[in-house]
Amino acid sequence: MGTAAPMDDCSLPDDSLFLGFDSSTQSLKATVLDSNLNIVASETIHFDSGLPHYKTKDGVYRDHLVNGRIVSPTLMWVEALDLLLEKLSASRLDFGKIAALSGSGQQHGSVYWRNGSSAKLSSLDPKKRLVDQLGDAFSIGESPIWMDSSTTEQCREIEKAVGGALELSRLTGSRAYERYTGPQIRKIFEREPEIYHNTDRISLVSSFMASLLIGAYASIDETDGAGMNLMDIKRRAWSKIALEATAPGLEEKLGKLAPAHAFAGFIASYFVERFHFNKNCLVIQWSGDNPNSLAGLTLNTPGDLAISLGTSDTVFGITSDPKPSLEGHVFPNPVDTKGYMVMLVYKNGSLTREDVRNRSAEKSWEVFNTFLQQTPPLNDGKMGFYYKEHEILPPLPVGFHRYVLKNFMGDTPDDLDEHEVEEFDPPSEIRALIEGQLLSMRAHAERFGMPSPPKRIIATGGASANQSILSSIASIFGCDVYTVQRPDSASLGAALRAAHGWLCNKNGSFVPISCLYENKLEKTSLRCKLSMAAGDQQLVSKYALLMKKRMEIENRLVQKLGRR
Ligand code: ADP
Ligand code: XUL
Repeated sequence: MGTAAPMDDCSLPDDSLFLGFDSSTQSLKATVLDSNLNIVASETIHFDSGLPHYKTKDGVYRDHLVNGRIVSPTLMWVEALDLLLEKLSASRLDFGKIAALSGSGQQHGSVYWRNGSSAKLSSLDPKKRLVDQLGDAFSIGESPIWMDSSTTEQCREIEKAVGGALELSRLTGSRAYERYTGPQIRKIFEREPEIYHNTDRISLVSSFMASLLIGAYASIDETDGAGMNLMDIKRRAWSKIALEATAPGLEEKLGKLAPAHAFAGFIASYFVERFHFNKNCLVIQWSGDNPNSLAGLTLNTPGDLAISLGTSDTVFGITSDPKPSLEGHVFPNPVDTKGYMVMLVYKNGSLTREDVRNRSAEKSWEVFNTFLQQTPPLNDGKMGFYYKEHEILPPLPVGFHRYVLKNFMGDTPDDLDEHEVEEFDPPSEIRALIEGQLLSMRAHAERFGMPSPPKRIIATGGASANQSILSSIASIFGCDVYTVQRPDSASLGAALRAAHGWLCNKNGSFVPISCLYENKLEKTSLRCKLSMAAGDQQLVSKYALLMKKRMEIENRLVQKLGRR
C-alpha cells in the first residue's frame, strides 16, 4: 500500500464550485471551476478602462519625478473587488455553491494598513461598498509594485548587512532585488519613518486581498513570502537576520506565515450578506501570480519546466534540490509542503520580439516565421543579445550586441573565437534573437539545478501560439514541448488551489495535489497538448557548445557594462 490518501478522500462535493481570483498588474480576474474541474465562469475588470477615475496607465502610476518609482493606488484594488463581485452576481453565479476560494496576486507589491484598521475590516457594513468603507485604512495610499526599481541603495545595504548578495540568496532564495518587498519596506522606513510607525500590518497584494475576504489580517503565505528577501527559505520562517537588516519591529508588522494550501479563514459575513456566499465557504491562502501559474499549468513533477512567453518571459520548474545563486529565485512549491519552485524572470520578452520583428521582418509574424524556417539551426555561428529594456537576467542596460563565431561548424568547441559585428541580414537577425533568448533560458535553468534535458516543457503566454518558436524550443532544450492555451493560468491556478485547499482541510492534513487530478485532468480543458516532439539529440549537444560560448560572452558583457 502506498501512502497516498484513498480515492474517496480526493473527491470534491457534487454541485460545488471553486473560485480563483487574480489581482494582477493590469486587471482583477475570476475563474470558477465546477467539481469536475471544468471552467464554468470567468470575469475580468481592467483597471485602466473599468476604473478610469484612478487614471492609471497599464494599472500603474509611473512617477516622473522619482527615478524608477512605480506604484498603484491601493483603493483601486479594493474597488475592483466590489465591481468584480457585482459583475459575477449579475452573471447569475450562484455564490452559495462556492465551497472554497483562493487567489493570486502580482508578486512583491505591498499594502500598508494604518494602525487600528483591523477593527474596520472586521465590522464592514454589507449595505455599503468596500471602497466606501476603507478610504482611510491605509497609511500609504499608493502601493509599491514589482515594476518599481527605486531601491538599489536599500538592496546594497541589506546585502551588506547579511554578509553579501550570495549569502542573502542562500538564506532567502534570492539576492536583493529592487522590486522585492524587503528593500521596498526599508525605503519607506528610511524615508518616511512616521508612516512606517503608523502601520500596524504590512500585507503583500495576495494576503491583502485575502484579508478583505476574511475580514481580518490574513497571513502571508510561505511561497509569496519568499519574494520579500525576508524569509528563511529552508525553515519557511521569518529570518531574524534579514528582518534586522531591513527595518526595526518588522516581524510584528508582518504577522505569521502560513503554507499556501492552508485555510486562511471563513468568508467574512459582509460577503455572506451582500452576495449570498455560504457562510462555510473556505478562503484558502492567496499566493503570488507565478506560483499560481505553476499550479494552473498543473506542473507537479520534478523535471517539468514551464516557459511563459508573455510581456516578460518567465521560466519556472519544480525541484527538490534548488541551488540559490546570484540569479533567479527560489520559492517553496505552492502545492507541496517540501519541494521548491525555481524561477527566472526576463524583462525582454514579447515586446523585444515585437521590436526586432518590426525592424527586420516587416512587422509580421508570418515573415518572422519564414525567416526562422529559412535559416539553419545554430545560425552559422551568428549570435545576438537583444535588450530593448534594462534586463534583469543578466543585469545589462539597453543595447543590442551581435557576434559571429569564426569557423563555426557546430562541432569545433576549441575554435570558437568570435568577433563583434554591427548588423546581421534580417533572417539571421530573427534566428539570433530567438536562439539567443532560448539559449539563455537553457543555460540559466541548468545553472540553477534544473535537469538537462527537462522531462517536458510546457509553453504558455502569447508567443506560445507560434509553432516556429515552439520548434526552436524543442531543438534547443531537447525535450517534448506541450502547450496549454490559457491566458489566465494564474486565476485558474488559484481556483485549483482553492479545491486543493478544500481537500486538505477536509482531510485534516496535507494531501498531494495529484489526488485532485486523478481521473479528471484528461477530461478537461486543463490538459496540456503535445505540440512539438524533442529535437535531434546531436543538435542538442551542438547547442550546448553554443550555449557555453554565449555564457562566456554574457559574463564579459556584464563585467563591462553590468549594473552591479
Ligand atoms: P501578458 O504577459 O500581458 O499576459 P500575453 O501572454 O498575453 O501577455 O502575451 C502577449 C504577447 O504575445 C504580445 O505582446 C505578442 O508580442 C505576443 N504574440 C502574440 N502572437 C504571437 C505570435 N504569433 N508569435 C509571437 N508572439 C506573439
Ligand atoms: C516576479 C515578478 C513578476 C510579478 C508580476 O518576480 O516580479 O512576474 O509577479 O507579474
